[in-house]
Amino acid sequence: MSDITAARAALRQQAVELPSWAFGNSGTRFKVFAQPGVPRSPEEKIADAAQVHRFTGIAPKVALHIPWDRVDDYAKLAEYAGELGIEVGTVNANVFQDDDYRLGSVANPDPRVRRKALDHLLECVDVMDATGSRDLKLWFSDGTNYPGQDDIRARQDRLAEALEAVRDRLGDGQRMLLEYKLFEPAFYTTDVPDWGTAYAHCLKLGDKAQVVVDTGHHAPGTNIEFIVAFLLREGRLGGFDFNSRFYADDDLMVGAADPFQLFRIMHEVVCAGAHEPEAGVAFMLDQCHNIEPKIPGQIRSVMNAQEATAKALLVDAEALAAAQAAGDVLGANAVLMDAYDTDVRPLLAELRGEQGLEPDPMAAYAASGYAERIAAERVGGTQAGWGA
Ligand code: PSV
Ligand code: MN
Ligand code: MN
Repeated sequence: MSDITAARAALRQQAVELPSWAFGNSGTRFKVFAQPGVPRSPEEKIADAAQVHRFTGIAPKVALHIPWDRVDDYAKLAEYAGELGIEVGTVNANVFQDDDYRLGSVANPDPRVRRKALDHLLECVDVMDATGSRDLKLWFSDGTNYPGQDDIRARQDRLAEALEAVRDRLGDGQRMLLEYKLFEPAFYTTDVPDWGTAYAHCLKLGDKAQVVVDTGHHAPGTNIEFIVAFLLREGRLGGFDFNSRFYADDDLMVGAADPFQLFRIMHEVVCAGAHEPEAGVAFMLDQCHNIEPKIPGQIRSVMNAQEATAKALLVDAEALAAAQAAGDVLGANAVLMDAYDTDVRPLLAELRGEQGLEPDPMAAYAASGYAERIAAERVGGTQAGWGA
């Protein structure tokens, strides 16, 4: 029997972190479809994120992306989030959208550009100091397009040098999360293309450096849950950027393309006890809602993550261990599939009711009138850094 009391307790303390950029207009390189009521400022993005928390009860943090969310006073921004019942979470650095970064940022052959990129990363730690954020998320678009374009090993040296400088700047209780991605925008080599490269850098950097797994950043067919299990075993999984992909870095709603994969990932998380807040794994979304409305898109994503987690928590661990020990291949697989095939929606609706929330967050948001209100009040939204 799975432990339903423990599952309920774990679900009550689950937290999913939202990306501020999910609330702004986004698209592909072919077209950005503007939507009515999108935020015009970081404050409005935070207000929209607070709506997702209001209806789901498990999205208490919003991540910033600098400079997309640049403000004069970050402490005040964090205070504003607090007034709306949420917190500023991870600070994401952006060293990929400036003309200077044509040949890379921290791995650029030009020391002036490297300095500029590093200064931005250090500035992001200043932002963390002001907001009280724990995590700095680093993703580098650095790489090359053509064989011979640059020295692959020298680029690793430059990257390591910058990462060390960031590590030295981090305060107590602050961490750097290094994100990898197979390719794009660089098409020949990428300087942090996979978990192994990220892990190797983190090992050298010490305890403050952790790997972040963006579920859309692998070659098709990659066994992501294996990577998750490995990193957890090594104590180096800092967090997730959750999203779905059909082809490349699609940034679609998590659990939309492959809910079974999300379940398998969450099963590894639960097996390692990493769903407990003390484990320090950040469960973030990194998504863009190009054609669907943004707040409902986020609500649906949070619910998908919650459902996968609930199913993972319902796995009968004792029966699974017994079947595994007995070499009962089909029995072990059946234990896992039983949990995956459980309809957890009634359980989650009940838990919401216990927290004073409406049982159906999508319907409750639709009935709230918020979408109509922001469409009437906000004219001229900001663009959210689409295509990244
Ligand atoms: C890069 O593709 C990435 O996944 C990084 O996390 C960026 O910060 C983010 O997308 C921007 O959407
Ligand atoms: Mn990401
Ligand atoms: Mn991405």
